[in-house]
Amino acid sequence: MNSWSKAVEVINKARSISIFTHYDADGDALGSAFALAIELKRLGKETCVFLDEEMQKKLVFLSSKGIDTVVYEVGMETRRFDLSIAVDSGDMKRLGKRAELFKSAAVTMKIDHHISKDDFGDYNFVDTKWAATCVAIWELLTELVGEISDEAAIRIYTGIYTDTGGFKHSNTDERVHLITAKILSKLGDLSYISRIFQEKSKGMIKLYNIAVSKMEFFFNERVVYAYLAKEDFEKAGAIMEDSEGLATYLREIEGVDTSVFIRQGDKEDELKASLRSNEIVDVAEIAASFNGGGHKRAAGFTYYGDEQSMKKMLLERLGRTLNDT
Ligand SMILES: [Mn+2]
Repeated sequence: MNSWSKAVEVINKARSISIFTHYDADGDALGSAFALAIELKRLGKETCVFLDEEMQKKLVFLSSKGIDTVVYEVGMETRRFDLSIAVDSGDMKRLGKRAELFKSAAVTMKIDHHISKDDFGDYNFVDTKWAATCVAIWELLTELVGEISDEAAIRIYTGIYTDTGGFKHSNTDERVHLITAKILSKLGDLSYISRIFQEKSKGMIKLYNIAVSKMEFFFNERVVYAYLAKEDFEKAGAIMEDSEGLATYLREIEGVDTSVFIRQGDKEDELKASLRSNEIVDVAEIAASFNGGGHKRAAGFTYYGDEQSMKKMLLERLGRTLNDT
């Protein structure tokens, strides 16, 4: 029995299927969810994608007119689904306000590639070696439907593109190239996808500029740290999503192993941390010590408190990892 036969069996039995991504849904989350929804609908399943918030503007193209999509609010009336599938969500808490809705289905399934001990589905398909959840979705759908439709393929390509940083991160492996080669041979030039993700608003460039002016270096310049307060966003005329990619950008500095980008959250005392590393620090481990999570080379956490005390703790942990305290 190959690894997807159980998932295929469970999906085949269900007539109605709800699909969940993590909140703050990114390209891989939405790509996985809609690729799955499109193919399940083609199989005649009743499907609905449930989101925690409106999609980011640049990701809206991953949704599909033919797929029911609901931005869920607690208390909203919904039908009871035969099966719920959570994609790209390491922990139950990543489902945000939709956790109860997810659990309310007769059977639950998780498909993911984050480091996590929370196997919250009745069925769990998890492998941290998958560069993107879309890699798993490609393999599952190949088993489930055979020939994957162009609409689903483009979404899978996008999820792989974004989670590998445009085929640049260390997770870009043979499987990534084999799958995307198949998609390119079907669909031809997909450079418009990279244009979507490379394009930066003026606010974003101004925000990057402020972050660069505020960056600090630690541990023989192997760690770079930058913090942006709400005022910085206002000054730059930037919105929250404009800070995306900033941690990855700072990691590109020569000699740097680990980049830390912190921004003030929406709630009082809330700080959102993004960590990236090149080869030494396991940032998933660091993030986990702050109740966050992610991957070895890209992780994050949310902290409640003041920036200075968080920074002190974080730097201590980074220092210990770098053996440089
Ligand atoms: Mn992912």
